[in-house]
Amino acid sequence: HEADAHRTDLMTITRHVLNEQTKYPESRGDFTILLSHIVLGCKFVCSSVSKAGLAKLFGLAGETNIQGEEQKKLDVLSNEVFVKALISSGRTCILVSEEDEEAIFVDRSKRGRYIVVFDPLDGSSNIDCGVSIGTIFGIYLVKDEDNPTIDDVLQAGKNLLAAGYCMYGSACTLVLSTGSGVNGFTLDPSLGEFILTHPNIKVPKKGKIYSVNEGNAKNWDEPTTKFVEKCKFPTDGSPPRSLRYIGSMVADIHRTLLYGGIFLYPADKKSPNGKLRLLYEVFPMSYLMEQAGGQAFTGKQRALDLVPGKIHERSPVFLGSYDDVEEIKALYAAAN
Ligand code: P6P
Repeated sequence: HEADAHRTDLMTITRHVLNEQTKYPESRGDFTILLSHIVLGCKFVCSSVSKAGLAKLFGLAGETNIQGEEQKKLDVLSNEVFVKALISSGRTCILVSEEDEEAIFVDRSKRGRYIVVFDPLDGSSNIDCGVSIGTIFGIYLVKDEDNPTIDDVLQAGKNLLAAGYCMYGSACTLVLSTGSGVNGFTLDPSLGEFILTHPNIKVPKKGKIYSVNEGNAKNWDEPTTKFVEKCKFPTDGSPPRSLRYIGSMVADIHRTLLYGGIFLYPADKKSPNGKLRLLYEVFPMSYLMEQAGGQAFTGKQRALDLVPGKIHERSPVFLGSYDDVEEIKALYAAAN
């Protein structure tokens, strides 16, 4: 029966990536091995986040435990797990993590061709109130494997080979693109496997939702102010749009990808480059949005065309349904 297909024809994330990699005859399985280590990290974080509440109850993660030792905060723990898993894969040469000030250059003995930029636990301030949080990652190829340099990390977002996020919410959902569309996988705890549940995700061309922190409205520039005004008081007879803002990027992007709409984190007078980090928040989410048929804009240009100057650089971002982003692009074009 069709319904049972997934029970017998298990399309796990590993099998799915292997299928996709067959398109690259020269691939030696390295990417699949790298991805399996990212998946391992996500499984660990999923299990730790789901226990965080209990751990807090028993004074474990993030608190001083009964031995009076300061337990590692979950984002620090997650970062250590991802760094160790990525290095042990033997397929990486440079790692950039939101948690580490400097890029990590992998020892020659464990060096591979891939660069991974990641936020191990984005939105972690939301753990204690049970809001969904997530891991965000992007994968680049090094230019010269024998001589990896910081310039290998400061590549335009359009050079990404792959990007994805894992959302730790009501379910553990991993959304991934390796350059030919976007697919969503849900962790089946009974198997410990991510199973394909959202094949070929396409973001609706136009949305009915806008997602922004209205608390920053005092500091917005003219185009953003006008766009949000249009969402609330449409002048073309269309109904006002709904505001949905979770304040955890992975959750807000996941909803935008599936339901459509536009997510905005604009620049403002206080922070001229906005708040979100270019390498491991804006680029991966922009890559996914484009792969799903949407688009991502910085207020000046296509987000993926940006070339970072520093690894923790910030950028404003407007991303989501193609037509919705076109609207805000027109407002910025008219203002310049
Ligand atoms: P604000 C979480 O701290 C985060 O980095 C993203 O996950 C989220 O989209 C954003 O910041 C929320 O920022 O200023 O609206 O609280």
